[in-house]
Amino acid sequence: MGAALSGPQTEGAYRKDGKLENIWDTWSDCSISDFYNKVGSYTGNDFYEKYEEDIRLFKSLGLDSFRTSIQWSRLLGQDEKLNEKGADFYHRICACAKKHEIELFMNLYHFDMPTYLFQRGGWENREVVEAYAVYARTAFREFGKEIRYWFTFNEPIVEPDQRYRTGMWYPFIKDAKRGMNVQYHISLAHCLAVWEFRKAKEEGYLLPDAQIGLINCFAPPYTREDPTPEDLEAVRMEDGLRNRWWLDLVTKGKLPEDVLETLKKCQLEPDVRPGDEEILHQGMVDWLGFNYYHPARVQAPKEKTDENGFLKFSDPYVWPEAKMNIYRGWEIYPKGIYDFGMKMKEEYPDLKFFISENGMGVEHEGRFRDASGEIQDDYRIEFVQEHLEWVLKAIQEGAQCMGYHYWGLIDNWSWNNAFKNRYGMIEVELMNNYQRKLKKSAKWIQELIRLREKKPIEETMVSK
Ligand code: BGP
Repeated sequence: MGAALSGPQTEGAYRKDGKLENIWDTWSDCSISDFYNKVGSYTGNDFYEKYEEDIRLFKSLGLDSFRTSIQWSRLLGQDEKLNEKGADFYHRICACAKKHEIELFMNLYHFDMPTYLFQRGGWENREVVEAYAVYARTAFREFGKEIRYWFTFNEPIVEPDQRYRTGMWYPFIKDAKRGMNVQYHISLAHCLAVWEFRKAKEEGYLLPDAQIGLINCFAPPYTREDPTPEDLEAVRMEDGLRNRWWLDLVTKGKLPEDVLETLKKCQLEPDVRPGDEEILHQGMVDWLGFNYYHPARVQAPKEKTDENGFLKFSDPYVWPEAKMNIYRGWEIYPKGIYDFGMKMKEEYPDLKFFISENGMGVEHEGRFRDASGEIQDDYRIEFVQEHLEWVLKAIQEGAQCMGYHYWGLIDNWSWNNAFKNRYGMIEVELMNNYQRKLKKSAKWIQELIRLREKKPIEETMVSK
């Protein structure tokens, strides 16, 4: 049981100690009104200053592990040399986690491209893929004896979607072909990093039992109850582009043939070059992180193309019975976590995984404060409990699920939603020097973990 967070959403200190500008700082600088309440990337939740207090809090709740990410823009300068002060910050985090017996899960990239590389074309440019491999190699060598669990990317599907296909995020591009190349190049970058990891291990830079993984948001795809063949085709491509793409890459070292064929027919195939096959083959990992928030419900597209003239593989399907998190617009469907666990068991039985993110963001949580000032977030307790029950069922039925990390254990900066939706079991008081304060759910999870240590897991589900 652990906590998931990320560097760019927590650290703040965006210009401190030689940190370079990243793409979030650039977006914040050029259009601050795009951010909820005009809160840009600048301060995070003050983790740069408060990391020791936070890690101590994790320990006090009984958690055993914590994921964050190194910011590329903090670790390296433009000359690709180590920024000593940036490195020192991450060394201090490692030492602190060790001191408090918290296992650190370190991710290398969480949507946070350094701006100078973005200006060279970002993930559209293969030189940036090479630069990422240099960054990964440097990180493995620098922290190899301090970190056991490494991850190449968090949610590699998100930047192709948000920045290049739907154009919701800076630089607001709506171009399916460019999006496909970005997805492909990130896949290559993942593989090169795994390759670097294996080399670093052989050369003795890493702990002998160090592991490498990939974290993605997987959404089990569903369609209507009586699907037409076209609906099923929509499911095939949804599953193919978002789930199987990464699952095949990390278990077989290649991309799903049927998906590549369909892309080719639609002239959306990525720019594959000689030698790529060998790179892709390096992409196999030791385990996988599964972020789960909501299912994907799709149906056959009504129109063949979208408003930009690009071919559509599916339309959203609104399930009449869906229960929604209205603040985020995401469906809450706890059984999806089990269905995906079963999919893993059937289709990728050798791959171990853990729930690397799961959480609920709610707006205006101050409404739920009791007389003592504590936020009574019963909705969050219910959310986590229901998901954990389905995780447990999956484990009992043979899924190789190794654990659970709650996303956003401490309130943090949610990209352009800033601090609109709070995810934390620990509140951050923005107007009071980012002070941390337990919500009801923090005490609930503490009790859950305490009971789990005494009883078999099946009996530990405590009621709220
Ligand atoms: C995941 C990301 C996290 C986090 C979370 C909640 O996709 O890995 O970084 O932000 O979603 O989403 P949001 O912050 O957009 O509400």
